[in-house]
Amino acid sequence: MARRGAFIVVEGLDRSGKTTQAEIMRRRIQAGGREVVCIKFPDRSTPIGKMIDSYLHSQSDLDDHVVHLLFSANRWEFASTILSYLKQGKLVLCDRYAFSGIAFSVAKSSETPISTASHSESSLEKLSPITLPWARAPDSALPSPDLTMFLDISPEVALTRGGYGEERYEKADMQRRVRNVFEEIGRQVGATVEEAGNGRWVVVDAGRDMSAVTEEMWGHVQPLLDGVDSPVGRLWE
Ligand code: Z5A
Ligand code: MG
Repeated sequence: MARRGAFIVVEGLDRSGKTTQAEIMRRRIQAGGREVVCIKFPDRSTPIGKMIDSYLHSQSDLDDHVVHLLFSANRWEFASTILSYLKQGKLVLCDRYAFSGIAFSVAKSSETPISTASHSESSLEKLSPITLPWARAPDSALPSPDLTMFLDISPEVALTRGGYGEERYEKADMQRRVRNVFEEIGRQVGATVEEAGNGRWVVVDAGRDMSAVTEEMWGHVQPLLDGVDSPVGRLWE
């Protein structure tokens, strides 16, 4: 039976070079005569994506739980498309995925320590913070990547790449918290790889020059170019 395509995710902090490297990978894969499809989350083209875009540009305000579910719904909008590309033997290269969803929502939720909140804010009536298990739930059973490359960079080095832009989460302090949650996610994916089929999680030092990062990533991608025999896994299952 023909092999299915591999599902490869590029994750990382802001300015770590995800989009740049995904584009370099796409060109290399195509130059080798293989079919590759690039996907990026959030996909801002759908009605849900437009709501996310408006939120990221601070043009609308939404409860953190709602935003989290919108990001997840945006991925579910493309889940069957991803499966169909993989079935056709195409390699799917994805710029951010569910791991970003978890990392940003959990990091944001830890922004205001309970001890510094005012009495009324810390009352029982306040919605509970977003925990890692809660954040994982809406994405569970999504197509699981065969490989996730986490581009790691310190917020200090990221700042030297043009500084942070105008969007909501583009602040050094938030990026630091996001990095910590990503580390925890990496441990969880690593720990569950055997029983849960979450694929491999590799950390790539993205603070180096572009070609060094490309070569390391290429070393991880190459073994998957000829496709995969096993069925597509389901995230966190
Ligand atoms: N978000 C969320 O909360 N929940 C979710 O479920 C998802 C996302 C999926 C928008 O995402 C926000 O949504 C994001 C997470 C949140 N918020 N933040 N922060 P996005 O993907 O649209 O945002 P992002 O803006 O991708 O990050 P980015 O700035 O596009 O970063 P990048 O793609 O990693 O970097 P890049 O564009 O490839 O490179 C940035 C610059 O650095 C550029 O000038 C490059 O030429 C340069 N560069 C790249 N690599 C190097 C090296 N190695 N050396 C020197 N310079 C370099
Ligand atoms: Mg990008």
